[in-house]
Amino acid sequence: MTKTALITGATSGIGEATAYEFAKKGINLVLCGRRLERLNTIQKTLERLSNVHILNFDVRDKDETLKGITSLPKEFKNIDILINNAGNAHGLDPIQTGSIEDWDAMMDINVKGVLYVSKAIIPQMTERQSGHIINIGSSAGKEVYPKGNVYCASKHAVLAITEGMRIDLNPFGIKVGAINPGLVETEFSQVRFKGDAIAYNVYKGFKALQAKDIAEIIYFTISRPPHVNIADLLVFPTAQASSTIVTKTI
Ligand code: NDP
Ligand code: 8X3
Repeated sequence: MTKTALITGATSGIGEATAYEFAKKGINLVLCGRRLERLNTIQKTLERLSNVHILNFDVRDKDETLKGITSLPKEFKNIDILINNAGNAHGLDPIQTGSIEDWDAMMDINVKGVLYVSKAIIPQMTERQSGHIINIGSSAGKEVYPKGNVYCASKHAVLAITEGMRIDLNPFGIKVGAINPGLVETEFSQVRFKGDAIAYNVYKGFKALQAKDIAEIIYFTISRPPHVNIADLLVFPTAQASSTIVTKTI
């Protein structure tokens, strides 16, 4: 039977690339994000490959999130696969000068956003006793790096939530796992540095992971046989050995 996946943060980067990988395999898609124009364009493109419904909400807003997901049309209501991907870093500052607005954004989007979206979907999965949840963590969820403080905390929280979900949802036969990328060349650094040109240096001098690399791994993860759950995966570009060790040619 055709499966349905809901992907948050589908308007760019890893989420958009995952939507494309899934569409190629004929998976029905519910694509979420705040930028409606992008959702419309992506829907138009992917509808050639699969059925696509879009949901336009901010994961920080729990009412909008719950309303959007509970109001899905019948054909898209049963979510088999949830990809909790929406998230970003905001700023790269030492803790003593970091901005409270940036801290709020990271904790609200990366942590509470995952909880709100999951809260809206888990009940139907427990009722059907099936489902697959993948949370997009980060190497920053396994290792704290200088000035990464709150972003790293938010991604450590994503890993703790993932483990908690896996334990609590285990009796229901629901798969839960985290995929934790290192440096991926997306809009991530443009958001982190608020459009500052410094963002373009982040991926210079080495071959960073591309969104498609992670999307293919996500598809691999969701296409394993029923008895196989990939619980936790750390993925670096070859040039990266840890959050702080990247071999650059320039
Ligand atoms: P992008 O900036 O390209 O994508 C982020 C996505 O999240 C966008 O689709 C954006 O959509 C969505 N999003 C952000 N804030 C909100 C919000 N408040 N409500 C709803 N959607 C939101 O970055 P990536 O693709 O790189 O990031 C995807 C995930 O991967 C994030 O969780 C990030 O932390 C993680 N990650 C990224 C790495 C990297 O190096 N790039 C490495 C490790 C993990 P919109 O603005 O339209 O709402
Ligand atoms: C994104 C990777 O190293 O910029 O999560 O934090 S990093």
